[in-house]
Amino acid sequence: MQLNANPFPFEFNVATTALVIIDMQRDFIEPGGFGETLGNDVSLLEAIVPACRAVLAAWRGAGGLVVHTREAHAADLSDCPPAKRNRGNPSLRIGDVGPMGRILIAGEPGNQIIPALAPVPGEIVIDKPGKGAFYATPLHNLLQQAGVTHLLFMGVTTEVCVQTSMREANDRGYEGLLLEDCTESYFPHFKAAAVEMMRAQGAIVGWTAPSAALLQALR
Ligand code: C5J
Repeated sequence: MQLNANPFPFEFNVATTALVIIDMQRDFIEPGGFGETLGNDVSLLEAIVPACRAVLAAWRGAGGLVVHTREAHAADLSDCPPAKRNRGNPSLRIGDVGPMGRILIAGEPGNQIIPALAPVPGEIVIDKPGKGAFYATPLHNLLQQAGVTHLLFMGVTTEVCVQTSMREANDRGYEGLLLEDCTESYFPHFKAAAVEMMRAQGAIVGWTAPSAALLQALR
């Protein structure tokens, strides 16, 4: 199957490709969550949900493998080094009590994937303590066992966890494509720069394409 992508067409087979949805969690996306508490305009992130839903439905309909990630730490913070915990807004840190429970702690309400994109049985859910989906997770082994060679990415935020995961994937030998209208940042110019730098230099990290191109390829 061929997808009309940038900087050139992306060839893939559904059977050897996974859709990877990065950190579409309540605390990042929903009004009243951690992201908004930090002063971010979460409506920017909320706006991609319909496009993500359409892709997820089409991918499920095609029988493709789906991977969901959550940025999540253990309750005792044993997997959150000071180099991570001490970053960001000093008044509210990972593990502190936020508006939807303890921030970025596994099992807390704000740490769940938004209902519109909730995983269904049979899909892979990865709790990741880092920015990248491969760091300190079983993702690479699970993808290898499933025979996956190609990855389609969507989720948030483009320049942090999405970009890190795409770079980690490329270093592990996967061909990756980012769905441009299914990813967002609290800072639109960071999204634009991240999209551009990933596909630059002959897709040095990977490809990008609008979700309409994937939906068309799947039809
Ligand atoms: C951030 C993420 N931005 N999922 N997390 O802290 O990109």
